[in-house]
Amino acid sequence: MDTILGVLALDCPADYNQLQVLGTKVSSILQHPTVLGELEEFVFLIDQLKAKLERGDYVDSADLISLRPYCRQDPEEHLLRKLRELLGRFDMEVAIRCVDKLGQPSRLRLRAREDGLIGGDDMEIKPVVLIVDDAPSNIQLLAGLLNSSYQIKVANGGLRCLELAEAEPSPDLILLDIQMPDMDGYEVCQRLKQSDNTKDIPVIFVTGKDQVEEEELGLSIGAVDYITKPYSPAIVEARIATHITLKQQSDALRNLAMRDQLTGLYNRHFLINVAEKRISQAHRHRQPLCLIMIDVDHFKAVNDQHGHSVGDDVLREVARIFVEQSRNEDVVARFGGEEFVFLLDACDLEAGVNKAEKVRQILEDTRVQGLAITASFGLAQLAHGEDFLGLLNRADEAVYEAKSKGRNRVEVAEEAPV
Ligand code: GH3
Ligand code: MG
Ligand code: MG
Repeated sequence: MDTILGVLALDCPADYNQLQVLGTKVSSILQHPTVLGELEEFVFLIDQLKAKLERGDYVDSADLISLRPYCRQDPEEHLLRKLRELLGRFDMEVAIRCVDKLGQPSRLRLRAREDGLIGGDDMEIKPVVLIVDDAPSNIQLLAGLLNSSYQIKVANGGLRCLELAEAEPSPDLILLDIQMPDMDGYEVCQRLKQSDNTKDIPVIFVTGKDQVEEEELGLSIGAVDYITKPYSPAIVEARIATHITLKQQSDALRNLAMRDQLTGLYNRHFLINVAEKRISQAHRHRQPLCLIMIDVDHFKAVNDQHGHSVGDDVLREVARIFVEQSRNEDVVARFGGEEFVFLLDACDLEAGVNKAEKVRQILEDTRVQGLAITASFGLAQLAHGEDFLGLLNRADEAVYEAKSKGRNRVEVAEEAPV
């Protein structure tokens, strides 16, 4: 019964009140026993979604997909019809269309309220705790305890946990049951620790297994803590808070190490790291990849004429423009002084030239700190078997070429030597 995913994944102009009413109605329809396996937990999830909408948080595809296990049985036709009628009444045609193409995890994001009404940069972001248990009552108990301090996600089994751990927003902590029918907690934990994307998420086992050997095993495969049931709520809360704090501190350190302090862009160190990975992926999947090297023109003169602090402001603003012009999957880095790099995945030479030209033009058209700032761009597409240094050098030579041809222009690199 994927229909519900469609309803909630809709990307129509989000009328907050309508959605709330819709959520209530949908959950009341779903309480039909032929539709639901685990009514209790499902309703809990629906409530969570509604609570998110009320807070103005994002509801993303991961939330929606979490409903899926509870919708396994085919709905009876009349229920489906009823649902469609309901949607029709709310005049959400988009939702009805969504009903037909569910199953594909949608990348749609739905905002409960318009941009800017609430939130913004200073909105408090709660750490995300993923609770994994096959028993809804256990989930309810933990969620009830943690709901006010954390953003809660739930998984009703091991496989689901692995999926959610990889999805955005990434959990800051996982509370993991051990005995689950589809995959036991030990194996889940091992798999989490094997994946680059999830290995840094702290795992705490919360389990009825209270033998010393069981606890030893749990800790030996990478869990940070082991809590046996029945537990004291206050102690559980305290332990969770400790591990969340540690996680946030290590995230902050990692972030510091990979960011440039002046502009907030990725730094050279991070670029080199990530570029090597992206390049080997590009070779493996035979996907095009481009690198653009950018050097601000006559930047020394900005410092000389306006002072170093204006120079810093210019660099910050230029960086902001670059970020605005990049896709999520692009890497934009400050390579050094007034040099920047774009690393563009799945991007061929033609798209790369267009991108470079567009960014160049925007920079030229923008009065950065009231000054006319331009830059020279060198573009290279990854050649067969080429490594990062080779690619970077060619882009760098193209920048040199752009400088010598008068600056404020895009030059494409020479082909790589065979
Ligand atoms: P060209 O057009 O040939 O690139 O000339 P340019 O003046 O931009 O190049 P040059 O390499 O001679 O000078 C770069 C200047 O950038 C020199 C350096 O002081 C300045 N710079 C490097 N890092 C920073 C920084 O973090 N802040 C400021 N304000 N200036 C910086
Ligand atoms: Mg330079
Ligand atoms: Mg320069």
